[in-house]
Amino acid sequence: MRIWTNAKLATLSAARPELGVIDSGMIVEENGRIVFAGPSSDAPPASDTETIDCEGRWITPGLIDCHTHLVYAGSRAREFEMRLQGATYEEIAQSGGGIRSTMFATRAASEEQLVEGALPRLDALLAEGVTTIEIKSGYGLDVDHELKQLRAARSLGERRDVDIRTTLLAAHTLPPEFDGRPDEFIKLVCEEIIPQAASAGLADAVDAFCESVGFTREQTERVFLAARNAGLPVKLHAEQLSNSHGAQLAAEYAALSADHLEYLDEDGVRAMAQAGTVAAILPGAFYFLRDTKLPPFDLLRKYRVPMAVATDCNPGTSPLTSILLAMNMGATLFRLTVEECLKGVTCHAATALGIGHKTGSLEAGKQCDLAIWDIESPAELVYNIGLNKLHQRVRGGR
Ligand code: DI6
Ligand code: FE
Repeated sequence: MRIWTNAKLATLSAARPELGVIDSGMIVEENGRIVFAGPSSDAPPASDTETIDCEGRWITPGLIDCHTHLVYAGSRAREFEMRLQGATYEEIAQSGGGIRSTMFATRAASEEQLVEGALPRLDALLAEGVTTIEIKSGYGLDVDHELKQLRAARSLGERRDVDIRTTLLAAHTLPPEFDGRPDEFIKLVCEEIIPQAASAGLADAVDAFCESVGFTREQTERVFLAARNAGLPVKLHAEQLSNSHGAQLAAEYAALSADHLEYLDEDGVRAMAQAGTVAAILPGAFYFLRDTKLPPFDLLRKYRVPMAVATDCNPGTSPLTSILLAMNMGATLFRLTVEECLKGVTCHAATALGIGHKTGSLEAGKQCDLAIWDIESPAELVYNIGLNKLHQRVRGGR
């Protein structure tokens, strides 16, 4: 049993308003779980405990990065230079660069090389209080290499103290051996890759890139059906570069989240609200692609769609390994409030991963995942650019 006393809590509990702040708070942990989080005056009597005096620091839930492509090989710095000279992301993708160039490097890498390459990126996130991270495949694009990428992602959870959620994103782009035959590739995804990833227990969800440079709505639907048959929930990269009406389709399949959403329209928002699909907002990609089209925040608020905020860490459109900077960008570029940013990396991020019952807020019964901060107010977490005020990260009580 462990107790953290003399702390200010931002519980992010749905049972409390706004950030769920408790000024003079205490957390009691037992066997990795929170058994009490609330005002010290209400705390139960405890015995056989280790008490940690937080000296007035703030405690938030451990942060959750709910959308990353953290595991890959190679570099796309040269493409970045090409974009600086005027080429667009779509042009680079169409000329054989883009996701495909990362695919070649990822296929050539061993599982251990993928792990080694991802560790510095993972460590950067952990240093900012991240305790749960989602990692997608999507750079292998055939059975063996997609499974290799997922195994590498899972083994990061053995190398570091962090919860890893894996998402199979085989329908990310068309690999060269299927040029001109996207429907046959989707058949491979549905009949081989999804069932094998599912039966090996390597995927917690299935995602697809529904986009002009990705796959059509019809192809995406086939992927969703295969996911359903394999018993896996779905997510979707939707409406990032154009409106393909992917969010509605995602909602029809009760998707955990639809992500990006710059071109989302009101029908899509309404469908997401009805289905309880989280809107995952990815300001890093918006920034890095110098996008100008904003996701429809007024509509998302009007229909009360929960919003998550994530790094989208990937080599092509968001080489971002800072969840704190993702929040800052959410506020500055998208005018999200401090409350929206913090919910976006805690409770709503947990919902976007289907683990809202386990983590994402400071409440009895949840995993004891904490981030303890040297700050005067929660706004500081969103306000600073490049200053990390983490005092300590606690995952599962340790
Ligand atoms: N949307 C993105 O922003 C990334 N994938 C996706 O579906 C980009 C991935 C890449 O360019 O490597
Ligand atoms: Fe992405």
